[in-house]
Amino acid sequence: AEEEAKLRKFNFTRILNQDTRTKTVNLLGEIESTPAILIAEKTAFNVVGPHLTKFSHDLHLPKVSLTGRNDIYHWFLASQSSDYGEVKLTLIFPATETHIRKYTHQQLRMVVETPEIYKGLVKPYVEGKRGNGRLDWVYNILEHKAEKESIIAEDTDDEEGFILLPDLKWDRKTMASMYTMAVVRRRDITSIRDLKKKHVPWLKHLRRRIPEAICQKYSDIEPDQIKIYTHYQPSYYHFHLHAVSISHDGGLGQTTGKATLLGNLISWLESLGGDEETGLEGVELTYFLGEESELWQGVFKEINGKGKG
Ligand code: M7G
Repeated sequence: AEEEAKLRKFNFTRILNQDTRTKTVNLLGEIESTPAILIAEKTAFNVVGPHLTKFSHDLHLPKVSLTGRNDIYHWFLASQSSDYGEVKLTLIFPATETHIRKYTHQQLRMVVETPEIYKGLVKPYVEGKRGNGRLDWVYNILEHKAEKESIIAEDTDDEEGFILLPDLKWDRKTMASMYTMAVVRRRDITSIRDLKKKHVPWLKHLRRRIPEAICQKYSDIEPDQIKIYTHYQPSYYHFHLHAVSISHDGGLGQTTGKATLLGNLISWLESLGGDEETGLEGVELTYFLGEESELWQGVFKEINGKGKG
């Protein structure tokens, strides 16, 4: 009820972005003068005809129920009655400048990150993004302080362990859009840049365990209907994997230039020359960035010849 009261106080400022294909809208507002982001997403429509027509004429304030909470992230389901399609709401409060940039509509740019650029300019930025409570939601999961009831599988080994749980993007019931993530226990890997040949057996263990655990929990999906991938750049610099239904069109987060399949990552590492300490810190990575991102504005804008960062 405390969370719902917060949600009700949301005071709309402006639209950051909207996507008609994914049926999402990102709203910026304030709750008691502090920035807040509200992401609304239509969930799958209940296909019973008359309800759909009525729903489209019905714009009254919906009934809201809290489905989960972790740190500054809250998620709700809003509906008039269970007969209608629901709207999934994600509230980020208090929202930081980085959140506002992330959810703002923006142009994208391809960038080439050489090992030298990584070491000299990107790595210091990444280190700076691990503090200030930005990873608190991840540590809450690992320490069972939040989302404990949602855990799909847990491996408590200090070196190889992980927690598999539903991603906040998932409504947690539509199997066609199943969206989970595996957060690793170890805290020393910020992104794929820190992966080395010696991590291959561990990554293979994850590749086997994750689909196994998902299929044990949900009977409607099979191992070869799940794709496991990682992002570069990620938004959060604590190593994690996305495990998603292949039938789900997840937009930009699943395209080349952002996502790498775990299987390909493993063979990439295996094919590197050198000893077990050799890793992806030494390769050139090509990917895209949003023009609102700090990495674009602070590093790559100038490198790409688009003016000073
Ligand atoms: P990412 O690749 O770092 O960034 O993935 P992205 O958001 O640009 O894809 C982080 C993933 O963690 C995303 O898929 C988020 O939806 C998910 N996520 C973020 N937060 C804050 C939470 C949370 O509090 N709980 C859960 N379950 N998932 C989250």
